[in-house]
Amino acid sequence: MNYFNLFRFLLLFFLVFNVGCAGTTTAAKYKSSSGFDWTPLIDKLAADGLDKNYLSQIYNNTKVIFNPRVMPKKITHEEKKLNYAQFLEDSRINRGRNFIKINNSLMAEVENAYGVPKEIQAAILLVETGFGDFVGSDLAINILSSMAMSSNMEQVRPYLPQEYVIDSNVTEKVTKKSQWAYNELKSFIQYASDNNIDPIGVKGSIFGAIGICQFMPSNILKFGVDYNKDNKIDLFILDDALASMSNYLVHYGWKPGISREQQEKVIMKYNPSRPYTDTILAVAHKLGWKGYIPDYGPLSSRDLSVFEK
Ligand SMILES: [Ca+2]
Repeated sequence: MNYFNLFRFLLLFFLVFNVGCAGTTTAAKYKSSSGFDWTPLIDKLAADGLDKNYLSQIYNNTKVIFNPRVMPKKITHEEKKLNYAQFLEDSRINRGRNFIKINNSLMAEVENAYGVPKEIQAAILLVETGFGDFVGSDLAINILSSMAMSSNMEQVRPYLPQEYVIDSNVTEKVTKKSQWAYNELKSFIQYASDNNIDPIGVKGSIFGAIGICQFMPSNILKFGVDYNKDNKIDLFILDDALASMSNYLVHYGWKPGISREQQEKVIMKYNPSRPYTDTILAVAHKLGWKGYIPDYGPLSSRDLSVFEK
């Protein structure tokens, strides 16, 4: 090998080596500190129109972590097991009365603007998050990203109780919930970007619901209201949470004077659970709501056993 050939060899080696390094760096770019590879998720979100630089900033953050236990939690969650009777206890109702007293002018203003009584506003905040005490302990981005990336039953199986593993519908459920979570994740990132909100700073419930009124991100995009006019919809701020919640209820048909059956139908849109709906209306009643209609026939009375727990 003469000097010229040696030079060419070294040049080639240098180029190949460098390209190799660059290739490795790109492939490892979206790996979290725990080694989880976010690249497929980022590529999909980018193909759906989200900004790739924004996405890589998010998924390069070491706080963004894949949690394989989130999807199994969603799959095994049973609404009926929640103890709704606790919300009718005197201590909770007294807290509700106090909450209305402290925030009376804002709540009355929102009631005036949307027609949703302040007692209904308070009842929803009490049941959803204990007036903001329980807004979730993990980041919404982690919850939603983990669920979106859990479409494969093999990832979920080790964390599922045996009765779910042998249930043949679970695989289909996992796929559906994963798709649902992906769409919510897309909405969440869009929402954070549009409102100049740090996506790594937002807490979410175990299903990714956000704020003191617990909105899924797709609903923030549709019904969120910047009520305090600070150019962002922030559902951890009471003004925006109350107005967004009321806007949502009005969209689904809430107005003064509707029948008990209609009231129930609207509240069921907030959370499709009969015990939840009965609880919201009963709490509002205990808080002094004048629109409570107790005689609503067999539709709901069959479910009042929930209060006897
Ligand atoms: Ca705002």
